[in-house]
Amino acid sequence: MVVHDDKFVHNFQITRREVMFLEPDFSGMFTKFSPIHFFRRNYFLKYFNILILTITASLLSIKTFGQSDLSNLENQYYKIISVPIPDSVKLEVGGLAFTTDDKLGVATRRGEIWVIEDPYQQKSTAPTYSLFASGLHEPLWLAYKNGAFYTTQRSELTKISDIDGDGLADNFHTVYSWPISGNYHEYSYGPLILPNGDMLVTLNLSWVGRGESLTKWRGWMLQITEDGKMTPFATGMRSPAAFGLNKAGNIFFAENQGDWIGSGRITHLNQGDFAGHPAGLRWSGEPNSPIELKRSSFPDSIGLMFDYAKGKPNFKLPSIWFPHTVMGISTSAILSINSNKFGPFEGQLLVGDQGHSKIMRAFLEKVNGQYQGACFPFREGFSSGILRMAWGSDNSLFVGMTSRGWASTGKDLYGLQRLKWDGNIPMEIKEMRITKEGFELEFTKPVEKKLAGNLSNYAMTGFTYSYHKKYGSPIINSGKCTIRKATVSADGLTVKLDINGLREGYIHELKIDNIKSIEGESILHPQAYYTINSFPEGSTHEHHTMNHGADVSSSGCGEDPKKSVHELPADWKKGPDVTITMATKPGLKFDTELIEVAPGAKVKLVFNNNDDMLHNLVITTPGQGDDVGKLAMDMGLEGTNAGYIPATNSVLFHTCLIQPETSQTIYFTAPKAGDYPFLCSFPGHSFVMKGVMRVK
Ligand SMILES: [Cu+2]
Repeated sequence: MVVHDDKFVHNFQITRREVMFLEPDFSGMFTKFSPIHFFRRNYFLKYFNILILTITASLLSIKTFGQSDLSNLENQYYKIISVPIPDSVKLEVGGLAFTTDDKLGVATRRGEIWVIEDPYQQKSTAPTYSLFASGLHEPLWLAYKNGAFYTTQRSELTKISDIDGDGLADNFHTVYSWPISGNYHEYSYGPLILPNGDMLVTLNLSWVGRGESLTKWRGWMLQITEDGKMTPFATGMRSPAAFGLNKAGNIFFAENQGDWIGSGRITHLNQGDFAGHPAGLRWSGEPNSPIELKRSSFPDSIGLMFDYAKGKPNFKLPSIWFPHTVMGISTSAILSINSNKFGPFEGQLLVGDQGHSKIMRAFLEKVNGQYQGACFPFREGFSSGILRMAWGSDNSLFVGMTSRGWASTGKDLYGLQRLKWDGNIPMEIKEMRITKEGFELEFTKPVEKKLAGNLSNYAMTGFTYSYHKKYGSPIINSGKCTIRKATVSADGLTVKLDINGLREGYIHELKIDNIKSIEGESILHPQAYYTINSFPEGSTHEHHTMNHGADVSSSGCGEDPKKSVHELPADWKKGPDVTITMATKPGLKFDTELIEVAPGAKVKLVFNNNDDMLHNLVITTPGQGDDVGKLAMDMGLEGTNAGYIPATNSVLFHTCLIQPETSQTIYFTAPKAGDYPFLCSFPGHSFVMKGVMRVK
């Protein structure tokens, strides 16, 4: 799922027959659970529903949030509209599904299903929220089929229906269940309903300092029939929070950066495919497993996934890599654009991002029988962390959000917004197709030919990621390509680029500068990232002999080693004056938010990253914490390799970006009296992962 994992709710188990009732604690940050019988729950539901059924506009609040310059530009074409949420409803969206009468069902992480009438606000200013069901165990998806809702709880696929027609769930039917160990990371997602009525669910790996499959089928996608027959479908997944169908009905799943996963990506899956994380192979020896690969054939460090996949049938390379921090940090929803009512991108995929509160766009094409393609930025500026997307009947896109424990650039704890195309066509790279000589770019509007024919307006860099047990990867083997020729078509809609230096198995960053439409409009998002898994037949690209074996074992660590001293300084004869030990804690926090030291003190600072993702600790000059966080965010592609330490005088001291379950010690001399902010500068973390070092 999302990279940021919630540890607020963990380590409790339920059985199939025991239903949990969830009591919201109105601090909004913690939940506690107590069992309640079906009977009591239904009684409570009816009572509660009377209170809740008709919440009026007076209780509604519409949240506002800051807009970036880019978001303001995007807003000229795609408008974000907030759907009001009653103050009494903590709509931490886990799933979205429209009913046949166009009401919006919303599953929440708190275990509820709400039904929203008129979410379009066509009939009234305030949509009506009704509680349909509660007491579910962390439902992170919602589907609707033949009059019933379907969701996954942690340990089962459940069909939830209202048999007596009073608007309240009264039948909870276990379609299929699976074991859980109690590990907090065992999220379950789905079902995605296939055209034949079968359902797909995915099961997160457990996290024990690395991704492991502690119970059967963790790390897998399962296909389940309506009557509960299960077929293991594919594995190699770590945190498969998002999956969906493209317009042609092919299955794609999204994966987040993690162990064995250098960066976010989407992968096309057929039955029997393996997508890269070896932990799920623990079950490949089961009689009904469609996969023969063995866990033992994966050494800790491999080199390039592209090379390792050769000769292994069904080892599926990512169709598109989403480079970390430039194209989000936690892919979280996949939805196909199946009409021309949402702009000029029919047939493409939208991919949501939880940590960066934005949506990317993906163009896919088949080359030698396999999908590959390019991703582009699309729309940022949502109010919380995007987890789910669903199409409304008016062709607007509903976006369901939550950020508790996971942090997002959108500051709200949860939200429901709509994205509506206003009919204006933005100037964009619509498609990026590979050719025998390079790439062909198709624009949404004719380009000004002189600018588009100018080679210096294009730049391309190829790079890839290490395939290893470690968490994430710096970009490796980066190399510039040469644009040799740019040929603009007669209608000005396409430009053919002849390029030297393209590499199979590599991601290719295209940056365009100073190309405009004939009306003088700039390109709204002048960059793209194309993943080449295969060159077209008859290609003229040289097949480079590449330094493929390189495995960069650690990320970089800023540009100035004096700011990150890892050995006791030789002149500290008596050792440090003070030792401070800090660690991470759940919810993207440091365990200490105020540390105090004396001016000039010799400080030994031990930073323990006991979390399940990468973090650093950066101490800045007074008042510069937020700016340093922003600088780190803007480092883009190069950021990973610098450990997200911006080269600025505002950074005084820092650790490197360190792996999960590791520790690093730094030594520094405390500056003069003052308040010195500290933060984790990993993009997206600094909003919540911060504190102050008080020198006095
Ligand atoms: Cu961090």
